[in-house]
Amino acid sequence: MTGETVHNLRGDYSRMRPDYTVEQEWDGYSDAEHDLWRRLFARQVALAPKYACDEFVEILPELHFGDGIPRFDEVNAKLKPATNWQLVAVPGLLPDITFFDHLANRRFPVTVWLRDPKEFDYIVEPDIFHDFYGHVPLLFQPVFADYLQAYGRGGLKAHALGAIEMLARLYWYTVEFGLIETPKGLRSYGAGTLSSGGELPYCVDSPNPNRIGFDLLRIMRTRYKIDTFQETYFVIRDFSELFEATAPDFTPYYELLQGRPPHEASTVLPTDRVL
Ligand code: HBI
Ligand code: FE
Repeated sequence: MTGETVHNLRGDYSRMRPDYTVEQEWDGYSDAEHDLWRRLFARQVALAPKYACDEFVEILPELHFGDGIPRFDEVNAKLKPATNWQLVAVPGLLPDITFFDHLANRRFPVTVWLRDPKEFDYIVEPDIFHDFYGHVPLLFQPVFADYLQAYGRGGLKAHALGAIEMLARLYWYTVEFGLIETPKGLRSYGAGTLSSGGELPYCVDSPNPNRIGFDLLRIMRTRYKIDTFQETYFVIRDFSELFEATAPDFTPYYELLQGRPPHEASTVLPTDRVL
């Protein structure tokens, strides 16, 4: 997205600071909103042991997300000593550069508003349930936390090189919809699936989607769907694979990929490690 369109998005952008942060104003959430949060939480937490990675499942009880909409300051007090990340409250989607700048400085932007009850099963834009429940637990995993900061730094570079589209695919297929191989089978570590009642079981169990071994350049060439379940998921062996594959400077990769057409979301290539 571009900075010019941001004010048309859902959320109150009228009282933000120059870095797009706002106050959470926790006292402003209604009982009905806390209740909706608890129902969203109850559905997802029941799915987690079977479908979420161990790192997610193990940290959840320590975060007390089930009591109602969490307070940013309480979670920040736990997150700071764990991985030195902090949550910042934001009105909603941010311009790419602003988003990357927060990540590069170990600040994770979390949307303050909660979806409407009609959106219980599906929401287009990230709300506080997606951002908090989906993203925050993995910020406690040290290697993943370092990966996300490196992603933010890479984003600032990609912006200068006109390569945001390629880098955004990496975020999508890892941070939002990534799968990880574990001794117990495939598990999700992606916030898009972890926070979705329908897609979390689907991404692990359904025979329909492709599941392909992580391949950085392949991912940066692959389109994605934003309004249906994913047609392809990419699978990492562990978080170190993710961190190490993305450590080099991407400039030569962008040059290599710039002249090539993208792959469709459903494509399987002869070179893919299909799981
Ligand atoms: N803003 N709040 C918020 N959350 C996101 O996930 C987000 C964003 N702005 C831009 C963005 N994502 C993506 O375009 C980048 O990951 C490429
Ligand atoms: Fe997200």
